[in-house]
Amino acid sequence: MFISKSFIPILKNNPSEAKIKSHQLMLRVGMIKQSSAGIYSWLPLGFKVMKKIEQIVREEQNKIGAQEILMPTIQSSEIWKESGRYEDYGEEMLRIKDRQDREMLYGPTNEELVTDIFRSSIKSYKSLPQLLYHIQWKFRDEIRPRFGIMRCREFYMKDAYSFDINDEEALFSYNKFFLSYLNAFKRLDLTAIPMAADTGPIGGNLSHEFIILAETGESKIFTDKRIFDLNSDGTKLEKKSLEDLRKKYEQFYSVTDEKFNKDEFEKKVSEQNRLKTKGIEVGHIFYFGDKYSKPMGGSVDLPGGKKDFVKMGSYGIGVSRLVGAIIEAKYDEKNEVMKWPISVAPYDISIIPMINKNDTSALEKANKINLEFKKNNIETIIDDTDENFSSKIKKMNLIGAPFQIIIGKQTDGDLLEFKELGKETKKINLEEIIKIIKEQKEKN
Ligand code: P5A
Repeated sequence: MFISKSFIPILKNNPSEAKIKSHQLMLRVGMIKQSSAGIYSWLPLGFKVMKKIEQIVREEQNKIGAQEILMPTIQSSEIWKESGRYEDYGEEMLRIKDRQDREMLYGPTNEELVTDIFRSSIKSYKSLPQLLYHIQWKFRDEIRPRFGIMRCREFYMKDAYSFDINDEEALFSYNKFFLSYLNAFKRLDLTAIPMAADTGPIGGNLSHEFIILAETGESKIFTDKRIFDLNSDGTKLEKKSLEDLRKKYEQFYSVTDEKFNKDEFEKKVSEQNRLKTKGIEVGHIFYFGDKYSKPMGGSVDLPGGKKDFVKMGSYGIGVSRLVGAIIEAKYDEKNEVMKWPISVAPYDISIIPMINKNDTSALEKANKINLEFKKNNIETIIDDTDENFSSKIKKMNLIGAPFQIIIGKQTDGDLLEFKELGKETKKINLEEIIKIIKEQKEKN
Protein backbone atom coordinates (compact mmCIF):
# COMPACT_ATOMS: atom_id res chain seq x y z
CA MET A 1 0.00 0.00 0.00
CA PHE A 2 1.25 3.45 -0.90
CA ILE A 3 0.61 6.14 1.70
CA SER A 4 -0.47 8.58 -1.03
CA LYS A 5 -3.31 6.26 -2.07
CA SER A 6 -4.24 4.96 1.38
CA PHE A 7 -7.17 5.95 3.55
CA ILE A 8 -5.25 6.40 6.78
CA PRO A 9 -6.37 9.79 8.09
CA ILE A 10 -3.61 10.59 10.59
CA LEU A 11 -3.99 13.45 13.06
CA LYS A 12 -0.98 15.59 14.02
CA ASN A 13 -1.78 15.45 17.75
CA ASN A 14 -3.57 13.24 20.19
CA PRO A 15 -7.33 13.87 20.19
CA SER A 16 -8.27 15.51 23.50
CA GLU A 17 -11.47 13.50 24.01
CA ALA A 18 -9.57 10.19 24.34
CA LYS A 19 -8.62 9.27 27.89
CA ILE A 20 -6.67 6.03 27.40
CA LYS A 21 -3.86 5.21 25.02
CA SER A 22 -5.72 2.72 22.84
CA HIS A 23 -8.50 5.20 22.18
CA GLN A 24 -5.96 7.95 21.47
CA LEU A 25 -3.96 5.87 19.03
CA MET A 26 -7.01 4.49 17.24
CA LEU A 27 -8.35 7.98 16.58
CA ARG A 28 -4.91 9.41 15.88
CA VAL A 29 -4.09 6.97 13.08
CA GLY A 30 -7.65 6.78 11.83
CA MET A 31 -8.41 3.16 12.71
CA ILE A 32 -11.98 4.04 13.71
CA LYS A 33 -14.40 6.92 13.46
CA GLN A 34 -17.19 7.47 15.94
CA SER A 35 -20.58 7.65 14.28
CA SER A 36 -22.63 8.14 17.47
CA ALA A 37 -22.09 7.49 21.19
CA GLY A 38 -20.49 4.06 21.56
CA ILE A 39 -20.89 3.23 17.84
CA TYR A 40 -17.95 3.24 15.45
CA SER A 41 -17.05 2.79 11.81
CA TRP A 42 -13.94 0.75 11.23
CA LEU A 43 -11.56 2.36 8.72
CA PRO A 44 -9.03 0.32 6.70
CA LEU A 45 -6.23 0.17 9.26
CA GLY A 46 -8.48 -0.77 12.18
CA PHE A 47 -10.51 -3.16 10.07
CA LYS A 48 -7.40 -4.98 8.86
CA VAL A 49 -6.21 -5.60 12.42
CA MET A 50 -9.63 -6.69 13.62
CA LYS A 51 -10.01 -9.15 10.73
CA LYS A 52 -6.65 -10.71 11.54
CA ILE A 53 -7.64 -11.14 15.19
CA GLU A 54 -10.93 -12.65 14.07
CA GLN A 55 -9.12 -15.18 11.89
CA ILE A 56 -6.85 -16.32 14.74
CA VAL A 57 -9.85 -16.72 17.03
CA ARG A 58 -11.64 -18.67 14.26
CA GLU A 59 -8.71 -21.02 13.70
CA GLU A 60 -8.45 -21.76 17.41
CA GLN A 61 -12.18 -22.51 17.59
CA ASN A 62 -11.94 -24.85 14.62
CA LYS A 63 -9.00 -26.67 16.24
CA ILE A 64 -11.19 -27.82 19.14
CA GLY A 65 -13.87 -29.03 16.75
CA ALA A 66 -16.28 -26.10 16.99
CA GLN A 67 -18.36 -25.44 13.85
CA GLU A 68 -18.93 -21.94 12.52
CA ILE A 69 -22.41 -20.63 11.83
CA LEU A 70 -23.81 -17.13 11.39
CA MET A 71 -26.86 -15.98 13.29
CA PRO A 72 -28.56 -12.65 12.59
CA THR A 73 -28.10 -9.47 14.63
CA ILE A 74 -31.86 -8.93 14.91
CA GLN A 75 -33.79 -11.43 17.01
CA SER A 76 -37.43 -11.98 17.88
CA SER A 77 -38.51 -11.25 21.46
CA GLU A 78 -40.45 -14.57 21.50
CA ILE A 79 -37.48 -16.77 22.35
CA TRP A 80 -36.34 -14.37 25.07
CA LYS A 81 -39.79 -14.58 26.62
CA GLU A 82 -39.47 -18.37 26.58
CA SER A 83 -36.19 -18.29 28.48
CA GLY A 84 -37.47 -15.64 30.87
CA ARG A 85 -34.71 -13.16 30.08
CA TYR A 86 -36.75 -10.63 28.08
CA GLU A 87 -37.69 -8.61 31.14
CA ASP A 88 -34.59 -9.49 33.18
CA TYR A 89 -32.11 -8.13 30.66
CA GLY A 90 -33.26 -4.60 31.33
CA GLU A 91 -32.30 -1.41 29.57
CA GLU A 92 -29.10 -2.70 28.03
CA MET A 93 -31.26 -4.47 25.44
CA LEU A 94 -32.12 -2.40 22.40
CA ARG A 95 -35.77 -3.18 21.69
CA ILE A 96 -37.24 -2.49 18.27
CA LYS A 97 -40.69 -2.87 16.69
CA ASP A 98 -41.06 -3.91 13.07
CA ARG A 99 -43.83 -2.66 10.74
CA GLN A 100 -46.20 -5.46 11.86
CA ASP A 101 -45.72 -4.19 15.40
CA ARG A 102 -43.73 -7.29 16.34
CA GLU A 103 -41.27 -6.92 19.18
CA MET A 104 -37.72 -7.46 17.96
CA LEU A 105 -34.35 -6.72 19.49
CA TYR A 106 -30.73 -6.22 18.48
CA GLY A 107 -28.97 -9.26 19.97
CA PRO A 108 -26.77 -8.57 23.01
CA THR A 109 -25.86 -12.30 23.10
CA ASN A 110 -27.25 -15.49 21.52
CA GLU A 111 -28.01 -18.19 24.11
CA GLU A 112 -31.72 -18.21 23.18
CA LEU A 113 -31.29 -18.12 19.43
CA VAL A 114 -28.75 -20.92 19.38
CA THR A 115 -30.91 -23.05 21.70
CA ASP A 116 -33.79 -22.55 19.26
CA ILE A 117 -31.56 -23.69 16.37
CA PHE A 118 -30.39 -26.69 18.37
CA ARG A 119 -33.82 -27.88 19.52
CA SER A 120 -35.26 -27.82 16.02
CA SER A 121 -32.69 -30.28 14.65
CA ILE A 122 -30.90 -32.31 17.28
CA LYS A 123 -33.01 -35.03 18.87
CA SER A 124 -30.59 -37.73 20.00
CA TYR A 125 -27.63 -38.02 22.33
CA LYS A 126 -25.82 -39.63 19.39
CA SER A 127 -25.36 -36.19 17.80
CA LEU A 128 -23.66 -34.79 20.91
CA PRO A 129 -21.48 -32.97 21.69
CA GLN A 130 -22.25 -29.97 19.50
CA LEU A 131 -19.99 -26.93 19.64
CA LEU A 132 -21.30 -24.04 17.56
CA TYR A 133 -19.89 -20.54 17.23
CA HIS A 134 -20.34 -17.37 15.28
CA ILE A 135 -18.58 -14.05 14.97
CA GLN A 136 -21.13 -11.31 14.80
CA TRP A 137 -21.95 -7.76 15.93
CA LYS A 138 -23.71 -7.36 19.25
CA PHE A 139 -25.50 -4.37 20.73
CA ARG A 140 -25.69 -3.46 24.42
CA ASP A 141 -27.08 -0.09 25.31
CA GLU A 142 -24.36 0.61 27.87
CA ILE A 143 -25.27 3.53 30.10
CA ARG A 144 -21.74 4.93 29.95
CA PRO A 145 -19.95 3.82 26.79
CA ARG A 146 -16.32 4.86 27.10
CA PHE A 147 -12.71 4.34 26.10
CA GLY A 148 -13.58 4.03 22.42
CA ILE A 149 -14.15 0.48 21.30
CA MET A 150 -13.26 -0.92 24.74
CA ARG A 151 -16.69 -0.37 26.24
CA CYS A 152 -18.97 0.53 23.39
CA ARG A 153 -22.56 -0.16 22.45
CA GLU A 154 -22.03 -1.98 19.17
CA PHE A 155 -19.14 -4.44 19.30
CA TYR A 156 -17.85 -7.53 17.52
CA MET A 157 -17.90 -10.76 19.53
CA LYS A 158 -17.03 -14.37 18.94
CA ASP A 159 -19.61 -16.34 20.86
CA ALA A 160 -19.67 -20.10 21.09
CA TYR A 161 -22.16 -22.50 22.63
CA SER A 162 -21.74 -26.11 23.74
CA PHE A 163 -24.42 -28.81 24.04
CA ASP A 164 -23.73 -32.02 25.96
CA ILE A 165 -25.47 -35.04 27.37
CA ASN A 166 -24.39 -34.61 31.02
CA ASP A 167 -22.28 -32.52 33.40
CA GLU A 168 -19.13 -34.54 32.89
CA GLU A 169 -19.21 -34.15 29.10
CA ALA A 170 -20.20 -30.49 29.43
CA LEU A 171 -17.15 -29.80 31.57
CA PHE A 172 -15.02 -31.48 28.92
CA SER A 173 -16.44 -28.97 26.42
CA TYR A 174 -15.84 -26.10 28.88
CA ASN A 175 -12.23 -27.16 29.23
CA LYS A 176 -11.77 -27.33 25.45
CA PHE A 177 -12.71 -23.66 25.25
CA PHE A 178 -10.47 -22.91 28.21
CA LEU A 179 -7.53 -24.29 26.21
CA SER A 180 -8.62 -22.68 22.97
CA TYR A 181 -8.71 -19.26 24.68
CA LEU A 182 -5.24 -19.62 26.17
CA ASN A 183 -3.92 -20.58 22.73
CA ALA A 184 -5.70 -17.78 20.87
CA PHE A 185 -4.42 -15.10 23.26
CA LYS A 186 -0.91 -16.51 23.05
CA ARG A 187 -1.00 -16.15 19.25
CA LEU A 188 -2.02 -12.52 19.79
CA ASP A 189 1.10 -12.13 21.94
CA LEU A 190 -1.01 -11.40 25.02
CA THR A 191 -0.77 -12.88 28.50
CA ALA A 192 -4.40 -13.44 29.39
CA ILE A 193 -5.04 -14.95 32.81
CA PRO A 194 -8.16 -16.99 33.56
CA MET A 195 -9.86 -15.75 36.70
CA ALA A 196 -12.82 -17.18 38.60
CA ALA A 197 -15.65 -14.78 37.84
CA ASP A 198 -19.28 -13.92 38.41
CA THR A 199 -21.85 -14.95 35.84
CA GLY A 200 -24.14 -11.88 35.79
CA PRO A 201 -27.07 -11.96 33.35
CA ILE A 202 -25.72 -15.02 31.46
CA GLY A 203 -26.20 -17.29 34.50
CA GLY A 204 -24.70 -20.52 35.85
CA ASN A 205 -22.19 -21.18 38.60
CA LEU A 206 -18.91 -21.89 36.84
CA SER A 207 -17.24 -19.07 35.00
CA HIS A 208 -13.82 -17.68 34.11
CA GLU A 209 -12.90 -14.28 32.77
CA PHE A 210 -9.73 -14.01 30.72
CA ILE A 211 -7.97 -10.82 31.69
CA ILE A 212 -4.88 -9.02 30.50
CA LEU A 213 -3.14 -6.69 32.90
CA ALA A 214 -3.50 -2.97 32.21
CA GLU A 215 -3.69 -0.01 34.53
CA THR A 216 -6.51 1.39 32.40
CA GLY A 217 -8.55 -1.82 32.63
CA GLU A 218 -11.98 -1.74 34.22
CA SER A 219 -11.74 -5.09 36.03
CA LYS A 220 -10.15 -5.25 39.47
CA ILE A 221 -8.23 -8.47 39.97
CA PHE A 222 -6.57 -10.32 42.84
CA THR A 223 -4.09 -12.97 41.90
CA ASP A 224 -1.10 -15.07 42.73
CA LYS A 225 1.79 -13.86 40.58
CA ARG A 226 2.96 -17.40 39.89
CA ILE A 227 0.02 -17.89 37.53
CA PHE A 228 1.87 -15.79 34.94
CA ASP A 229 4.54 -18.46 34.55
CA LEU A 230 2.08 -21.12 33.38
CA ASN A 231 1.38 -22.08 29.81
CA SER A 232 -0.77 -24.47 27.81
CA ASP A 233 1.96 -26.04 25.67
CA GLY A 234 1.55 -29.65 24.74
CA THR A 235 -1.95 -30.08 26.16
CA LYS A 236 -3.92 -32.72 24.30
CA LEU A 237 -7.62 -32.54 23.54
CA GLU A 238 -8.38 -35.29 26.03
CA LYS A 239 -10.56 -35.19 29.11
CA LYS A 240 -7.73 -35.82 31.54
CA SER A 241 -5.17 -33.45 29.97
CA LEU A 242 -7.69 -30.63 29.77
CA GLU A 243 -8.83 -31.16 33.33
CA ASP A 244 -5.21 -31.07 34.46
CA LEU A 245 -4.64 -27.86 32.53
CA ARG A 246 -7.55 -26.11 34.24
CA LYS A 247 -6.42 -27.45 37.64
CA LYS A 248 -2.90 -26.16 36.94
CA TYR A 249 -4.35 -22.66 36.63
CA GLU A 250 -6.93 -23.03 39.40
CA GLN A 251 -4.30 -24.05 41.97
CA PHE A 252 -3.39 -20.34 42.11
CA TYR A 253 -5.76 -17.83 43.66
CA SER A 254 -6.95 -15.64 40.84
CA VAL A 255 -10.32 -13.89 40.96
CA THR A 256 -12.18 -10.80 39.85
CA ASP A 257 -13.60 -8.20 42.19
CA GLU A 258 -16.99 -9.86 42.71
CA LYS A 259 -15.40 -13.14 43.81
CA PHE A 260 -12.77 -11.54 46.04
CA ASN A 261 -12.46 -12.66 49.64
CA LYS A 262 -9.71 -11.00 51.65
CA ASP A 263 -9.22 -13.81 54.18
CA GLU A 264 -9.01 -16.46 51.50
CA PHE A 265 -6.56 -14.37 49.45
CA GLU A 266 -4.26 -13.86 52.43
CA LYS A 267 -4.50 -17.48 53.48
CA LYS A 268 -3.78 -18.91 50.04
CA VAL A 269 -1.19 -16.47 48.71
CA SER A 270 2.04 -15.58 50.45
CA GLU A 271 2.68 -11.87 50.75
CA GLN A 272 5.38 -11.67 48.09
CA ASN A 273 3.14 -13.39 45.53
CA ARG A 274 0.04 -11.24 46.08
CA LEU A 275 -0.94 -9.01 43.19
CA LYS A 276 -3.85 -6.60 43.30
CA THR A 277 -4.20 -4.79 40.05
CA LYS A 278 -6.43 -3.94 37.11
CA GLY A 279 -7.04 -5.62 33.83
CA ILE A 280 -9.07 -5.78 30.65
CA GLU A 281 -11.57 -8.58 30.22
CA VAL A 282 -11.00 -9.99 26.74
CA GLY A 283 -12.93 -13.23 27.13
CA HIS A 284 -15.52 -14.81 29.39
CA ILE A 285 -16.72 -18.42 29.58
CA PHE A 286 -19.75 -19.83 31.39
CA TYR A 287 -21.23 -23.18 32.34
CA PHE A 288 -24.95 -23.00 33.12
CA GLY A 289 -26.32 -26.54 32.59
CA ASP A 290 -29.99 -26.48 31.59
CA LYS A 291 -30.72 -22.81 32.32
CA TYR A 292 -31.87 -22.27 28.72
CA SER A 293 -32.55 -25.80 27.48
CA LYS A 294 -35.11 -26.48 30.22
CA PRO A 295 -37.47 -23.53 29.74
CA MET A 296 -37.01 -23.69 25.96
CA GLY A 297 -37.45 -27.46 25.62
CA GLY A 298 -34.01 -28.36 24.31
CA SER A 299 -33.91 -32.07 25.11
CA VAL A 300 -32.46 -35.22 23.53
CA ASP A 301 -33.23 -38.94 23.70
CA LEU A 302 -30.88 -40.78 26.06
CA PRO A 303 -29.51 -44.32 25.52
CA GLY A 304 -32.15 -46.00 27.77
CA GLY A 305 -35.10 -44.35 26.01
CA LYS A 306 -35.51 -41.49 28.52
CA LYS A 307 -35.17 -37.83 27.58
CA ASP A 308 -33.15 -35.11 29.25
CA PHE A 309 -32.40 -31.44 28.76
CA VAL A 310 -29.00 -30.75 27.21
CA LYS A 311 -26.30 -29.19 29.33
CA MET A 312 -25.01 -25.95 27.89
CA GLY A 313 -22.16 -23.49 28.22
CA SER A 314 -21.33 -20.26 26.40
CA TYR A 315 -17.98 -18.74 25.55
CA GLY A 316 -17.28 -15.17 24.45
CA ILE A 317 -14.28 -13.28 23.12
CA GLY A 318 -14.40 -9.53 22.53
CA VAL A 319 -12.88 -9.46 19.06
CA SER A 320 -13.23 -5.69 18.61
CA ARG A 321 -12.17 -5.00 22.22
CA LEU A 322 -9.01 -7.02 21.58
CA VAL A 323 -7.81 -4.40 19.08
CA GLY A 324 -7.77 -1.87 21.93
CA ALA A 325 -6.42 -4.38 24.44
CA ILE A 326 -3.41 -5.15 22.23
CA ILE A 327 -2.69 -1.44 21.94
CA GLU A 328 -2.93 -1.02 25.72
CA ALA A 329 -0.40 -3.85 26.09
CA LYS A 330 2.01 -2.84 23.33
CA TYR A 331 1.90 0.91 22.69
CA ASP A 332 4.91 2.88 23.94
CA GLU A 333 3.10 6.13 24.60
CA LYS A 334 6.18 8.11 25.63
CA ASN A 335 8.04 7.50 22.39
CA GLU A 336 4.85 7.27 20.31
CA VAL A 337 5.76 3.84 18.93
CA MET A 338 3.19 1.12 18.32
CA LYS A 339 4.58 -2.29 17.48
CA TRP A 340 1.83 -4.68 16.44
CA PRO A 341 2.45 -8.39 17.00
CA ILE A 342 3.30 -9.77 13.57
CA SER A 343 0.24 -12.08 13.75
CA VAL A 344 -2.17 -9.13 13.54
CA ALA A 345 -0.05 -6.26 12.20
CA PRO A 346 -1.85 -4.26 9.51
CA TYR A 347 1.40 -4.38 7.51
CA ASP A 348 4.49 -6.48 8.09
CA ILE A 349 7.01 -3.85 7.10
CA SER A 350 7.09 -0.15 6.29
CA ILE A 351 9.38 1.17 3.58
CA ILE A 352 10.47 4.76 3.98
CA PRO A 353 12.26 6.21 0.95
CA MET A 354 13.73 9.69 1.29
CA ILE A 355 12.41 11.48 -1.72
CA ASN A 356 13.13 14.91 -3.07
CA LYS A 357 11.94 16.57 -6.25
CA ASN A 358 15.17 16.08 -8.19
CA ASP A 359 15.91 12.59 -7.09
CA THR A 360 13.34 9.80 -7.14
CA SER A 361 15.86 6.97 -7.15
CA ALA A 362 14.95 6.01 -3.55
CA LEU A 363 11.31 5.58 -4.55
CA GLU A 364 12.32 3.47 -7.54
CA LYS A 365 14.37 1.28 -5.26
CA ALA A 366 11.42 1.02 -2.85
CA ASN A 367 9.20 -0.12 -5.72
CA LYS A 368 11.65 -2.83 -6.70
CA ILE A 369 11.99 -4.10 -3.15
CA ASN A 370 8.23 -4.03 -2.81
CA LEU A 371 7.84 -6.49 -5.68
CA GLU A 372 10.11 -8.97 -3.91
CA PHE A 373 8.09 -8.66 -0.70
CA LYS A 374 4.88 -9.22 -2.64
CA LYS A 375 6.24 -12.44 -4.12
CA ASN A 376 6.88 -13.63 -0.57
CA ASN A 377 3.44 -12.66 0.78
CA ILE A 378 4.91 -9.93 2.97
CA GLU A 379 2.58 -6.95 3.34
CA THR A 380 4.19 -3.56 2.92
CA ILE A 381 3.31 0.07 3.39
CA ILE A 382 5.42 2.57 1.48
CA ASP A 383 5.61 6.27 2.19
CA ASP A 384 5.77 7.65 -1.35
CA THR A 385 4.97 11.24 -0.29
CA ASP A 386 7.55 14.03 -0.29
CA GLU A 387 7.10 14.87 3.37
CA ASN A 388 10.23 15.31 5.44
CA PHE A 389 12.01 12.32 6.84
CA SER A 390 11.19 12.79 10.52
CA SER A 391 7.46 13.14 9.95
CA LYS A 392 7.55 10.00 7.79
CA ILE A 393 9.19 8.04 10.58
CA LYS A 394 6.74 9.43 13.13
CA LYS A 395 3.80 8.36 11.02
CA MET A 396 5.14 4.85 10.43
CA ASN A 397 5.88 4.45 14.12
CA LEU A 398 2.21 5.10 14.84
CA ILE A 399 0.90 2.83 12.09
CA GLY A 400 2.97 0.15 13.74
CA ALA A 401 4.31 -2.30 11.14
CA PRO A 402 6.82 -4.19 13.30
CA PHE A 403 9.66 -3.83 10.75
CA GLN A 404 11.02 -0.81 8.86
CA ILE A 405 13.38 -0.18 5.97
CA ILE A 406 14.82 3.24 5.32
CA ILE A 407 16.09 4.02 1.85
CA GLY A 408 18.20 7.13 1.77
CA LYS A 409 21.61 8.49 1.00
CA GLN A 410 23.23 5.89 3.21
CA THR A 411 21.77 3.08 1.18
CA ASP A 412 24.49 1.70 -1.00
CA GLY A 413 24.52 -1.43 -3.09
CA ASP A 414 22.58 -4.36 -1.70
CA LEU A 415 22.66 -3.39 1.96
CA LEU A 416 19.49 -1.88 3.41
CA GLU A 417 18.89 -0.01 6.66
CA PHE A 418 16.56 -2.40 8.40
CA LYS A 419 15.13 -2.37 11.86
CA GLU A 420 12.67 -4.17 14.03
CA LEU A 421 10.82 -1.52 16.07
CA GLY A 422 12.41 -1.10 19.47
CA LYS A 423 15.70 -2.65 18.33
CA GLU A 424 18.94 -1.43 16.71
CA THR A 425 19.13 -0.64 13.00
CA LYS A 426 21.09 -3.21 10.97
CA LYS A 427 22.51 -3.12 7.47
CA ILE A 428 21.54 -6.34 5.74
CA ASN A 429 20.42 -7.44 2.30
CA LEU A 430 16.87 -8.02 1.12
CA GLU A 431 17.15 -11.79 1.14
CA GLU A 432 18.03 -11.79 4.84
CA ILE A 433 15.21 -9.36 5.63
CA ILE A 434 12.69 -11.58 3.87
CA LYS A 435 14.01 -14.57 5.79
CA ILE A 436 13.67 -12.81 9.17
CA ILE A 437 10.11 -11.69 8.50
CA LYS A 438 9.01 -15.05 7.09
CA GLU A 439 10.41 -16.84 10.12
CA GLN A 440 8.48 -14.59 12.48
CA LYS A 441 5.27 -15.01 10.51
CA GLU A 442 5.61 -18.79 10.46
CA LYS A 443 6.00 -18.95 14.24
CA ASN A 444 2.36 -17.92 14.45
C1 P5A B 1 -20.51 -15.56 26.34
C2 P5A B 1 -20.75 -15.66 24.87
C3 P5A B 1 -21.37 -13.29 26.98
O1 P5A B 1 -22.04 -12.47 26.38
N1 P5A B 1 -22.72 -15.00 25.93
C4 P5A B 1 -22.19 -15.43 24.67
C5 P5A B 1 -21.67 -14.78 26.89
N2 P5A B 1 -20.33 -12.94 27.75
S1 P5A B 1 -19.86 -11.44 28.07
O2 P5A B 1 -18.85 -11.53 29.09
O3 P5A B 1 -20.95 -10.62 28.37
O4 P5A B 1 -19.19 -10.89 26.75
C6 P5A B 1 -18.11 -11.60 26.14
C7 P5A B 1 -16.97 -10.65 25.80
O5 P5A B 1 -17.43 -9.61 24.95
C8 P5A B 1 -16.69 -8.43 25.21
N3 P5A B 1 -17.61 -7.32 25.54
C9 P5A B 1 -17.52 -6.04 25.07
N4 P5A B 1 -16.65 -5.47 24.20
C10 P5A B 1 -16.80 -4.17 23.92
N5 P5A B 1 -17.79 -3.39 24.44
C11 P5A B 1 -18.70 -3.92 25.29
N6 P5A B 1 -19.68 -3.16 25.77
C12 P5A B 1 -18.59 -5.31 25.64
N7 P5A B 1 -19.29 -6.16 26.43
C13 P5A B 1 -18.69 -7.36 26.37
C14 P5A B 1 -15.77 -8.72 26.38
O6 P5A B 1 -14.47 -9.03 25.89
C15 P5A B 1 -16.39 -9.94 27.01
O7 P5A B 1 -15.44 -10.75 27.66
